Amino acid sequence: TDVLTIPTAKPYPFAFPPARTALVIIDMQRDFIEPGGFGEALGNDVTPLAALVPHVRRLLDGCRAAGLTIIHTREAHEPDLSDCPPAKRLRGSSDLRIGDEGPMGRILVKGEPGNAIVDDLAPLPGEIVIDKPGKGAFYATRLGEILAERGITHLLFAGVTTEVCVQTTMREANDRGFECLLVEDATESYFPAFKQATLEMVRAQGAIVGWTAEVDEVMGALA
Ligand code: TIU
Repeated sequence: TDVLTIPTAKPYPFAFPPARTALVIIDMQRDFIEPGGFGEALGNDVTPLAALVPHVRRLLDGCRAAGLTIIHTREAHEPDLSDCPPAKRLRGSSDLRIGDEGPMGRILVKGEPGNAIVDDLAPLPGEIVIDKPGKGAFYATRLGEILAERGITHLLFAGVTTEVCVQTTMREANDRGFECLLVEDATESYFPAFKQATLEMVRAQGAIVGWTAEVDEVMGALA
């Protein structure tokens, strides 16, 4: 199978076979990007994250056109919260906790308006959608089996937030043997310094967790 290369990826060129590569878009759901959801309930100003959407869309369009496997995740709990540990529900000082009724429906609960992926990034028929109860997308989901069934070996990561669900999932994937690249301008955090630190720490020590590159660099390889 043919292999593409991003020669300017950091810390050194990243090679990937498109037939065995998936784009994984983490948690681009209203809960984190619009006011009234979980992100704001945690005390964050969510407005900077809305600016990310067109960048992820550009990457998504390019990966769709190149025929890559597309995977979307949502941080989502069952309505009875049986998959939400009390330790997770009770963390923090907010009055609005997971499962409580908020302006976009019950916070971080499957099927609620706030749990939907933003319209501009809505999954197409045939794309994979993973609902995950944790920060990492491999924990308590079928993601590992789905990737194995499809022979996927390489993962491109985008989404929010960089140092929480994106980094956790990338580390889980790295330990499972996947070659991982984090797309720098297709991920965002409520904390700019945490985003920057994440980009630097994943590619340090000779790509200890993986590579990073910008959307344009990925698109250049796919073109
Ligand atoms: N709080 C925060 O930054 N993130 C999360 O809780 N979930 C995700 O990152 N998706």
